[in-house]
Amino acid sequence: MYFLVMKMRSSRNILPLLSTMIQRTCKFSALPELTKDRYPNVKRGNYSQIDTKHLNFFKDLLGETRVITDENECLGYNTDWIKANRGYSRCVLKPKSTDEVAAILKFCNENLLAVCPQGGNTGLVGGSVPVFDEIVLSTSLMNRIISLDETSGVLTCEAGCILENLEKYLDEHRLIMPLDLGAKGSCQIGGNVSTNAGGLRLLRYGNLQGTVLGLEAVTANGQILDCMSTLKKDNTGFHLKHLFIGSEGSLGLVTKVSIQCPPKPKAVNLAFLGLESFDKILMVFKRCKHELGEILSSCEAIDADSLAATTDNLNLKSPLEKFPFYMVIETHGSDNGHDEEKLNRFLSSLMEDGTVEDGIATNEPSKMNAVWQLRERITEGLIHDGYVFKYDLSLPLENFYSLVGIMKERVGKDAVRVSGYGHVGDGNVHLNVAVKEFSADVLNKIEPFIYEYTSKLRGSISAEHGIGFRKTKYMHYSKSKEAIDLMKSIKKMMDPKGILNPYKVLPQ
Ligand code: FAD
Ligand code: 2HG
Ligand code: ZN
Repeated sequence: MYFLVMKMRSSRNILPLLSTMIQRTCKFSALPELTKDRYPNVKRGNYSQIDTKHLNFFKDLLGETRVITDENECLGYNTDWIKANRGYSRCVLKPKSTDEVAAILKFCNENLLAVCPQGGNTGLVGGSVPVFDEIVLSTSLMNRIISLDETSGVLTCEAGCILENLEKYLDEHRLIMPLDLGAKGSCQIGGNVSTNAGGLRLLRYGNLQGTVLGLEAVTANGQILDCMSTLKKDNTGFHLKHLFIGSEGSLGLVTKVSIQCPPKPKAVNLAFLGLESFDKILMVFKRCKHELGEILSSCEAIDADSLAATTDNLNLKSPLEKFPFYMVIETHGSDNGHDEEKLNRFLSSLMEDGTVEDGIATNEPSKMNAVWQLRERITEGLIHDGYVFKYDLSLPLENFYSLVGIMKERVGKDAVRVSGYGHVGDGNVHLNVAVKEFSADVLNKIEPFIYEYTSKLRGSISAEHGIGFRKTKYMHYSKSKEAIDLMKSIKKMMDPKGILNPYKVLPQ
């Protein structure tokens, strides 16, 4: 047992570029089955097939190099990062400006061509890749930072800016992005906004519905909608930005974003704790809200099976012995002496009364980074088991972990691993069932049971990853018929021909 607090030197490293992994994966390991074959009940809509006339239009608009048609080159854009979904598009478009996006969508709308918007392609619900042959509209070349107001902390940038690049830019100005996630090396701010991504510090900095002050989007008919407010307060009618935050590319393509960025904390401290039971995790969470108060920036839970996915599959080293559960608790503050003392006092009392069995506390960047890697790379570690059925649920805290045990019983030996971890501070559990390879039998053991269970507890079937392709038919477990009908009407009004991300978000 030891608590050790050292001096902080610089900011921590992050995960390697996730997109590199996608390319590698597609090249060297087995490709996932085509989505159309795995889910034969989903039928291709009555969209046009892309032909030479269409391609010539795109090449005239963008030039040859920004219209990708080569099958191998298209593969990375057709396959999602978790290797669970694969389309067969033979056209990837890479616009560099809002005007180009507008021209593309106008043409697609007139010619009934379906479009799949794509950012960093790190989405976990099959929303970012085509289901059939939809044109992929990639924002990766729309990556300019437009302005930063250092006084208000408002950053304005294009949708294709990679989250990590924005963080690096802001670091020079003593600011941070209000969100942080393991996919930061690849995911783009436009993708983050379109999924309303949560991440590791939502409990401190809030969600994107609050921090995104404005955005620009292009609707299905190619109209550019300027909602680029940089104001914190603006009650002039409907808040149209909310139509695009979290609608996963089904209502428009987000092209620019303005976002409120918090000051970079002068002091960062981290604790990694070993605990005997999930009840003790809840006790620690309750106490840390009171005892760490305003400096608490993250509160994450990890079970033994999740941690093992990184230690066994990725050879990462844990600084603690084996425990049934672990917690990562982080503080962001402005006075290191104060924060260190507060954290140490809190941790000592947890050890004294036996709530926590063992732990480390540190503010040394390399040590904090090593702990964050154990947490952030669980998704990657799990993929090494084979195929992963992923669930991302909001549940009342007393039920946060119970589903993991129930699921272990249901799938039994069919699973390589059933694990639960996540943002306990936000009531968001990530339940993952890893199997050697995709199996419809295992899927039927999990779904719809897992959604019925969640619904009975009035939880959410998607806390942060979205509905994408994978969960459309289960939306009713979290939304009333009236709410779904209204969403369908909004979709019909904004995209009457249904060209934007078909087969996603809304039930067919
Ligand atoms: P993509 O995956 O490319 O797209 C996601 C969806 O948004 C798709 O439906 C796509 O069509 C649409 N879209 C993308 N860009 C645009 C645009 N400009 N306009 C309109 N629609 C668009 N998610 C979390 O919420 N919290 C986490 O902590 C988290 N951690 C992750 C860790 C790892 C290792 C991985 C692989 C994923 C993680 N995710 C997490 C999921 C994912 O990273 C997020 O959903 C992220 O916000 C997706 O961004 P992206 O740029 O990769 O979007
Ligand atoms: C995280 O919190 C992400 O690490 C991914 O949301 C969760 O892979 C998952 O299940
Ligand atoms: Zn998460």
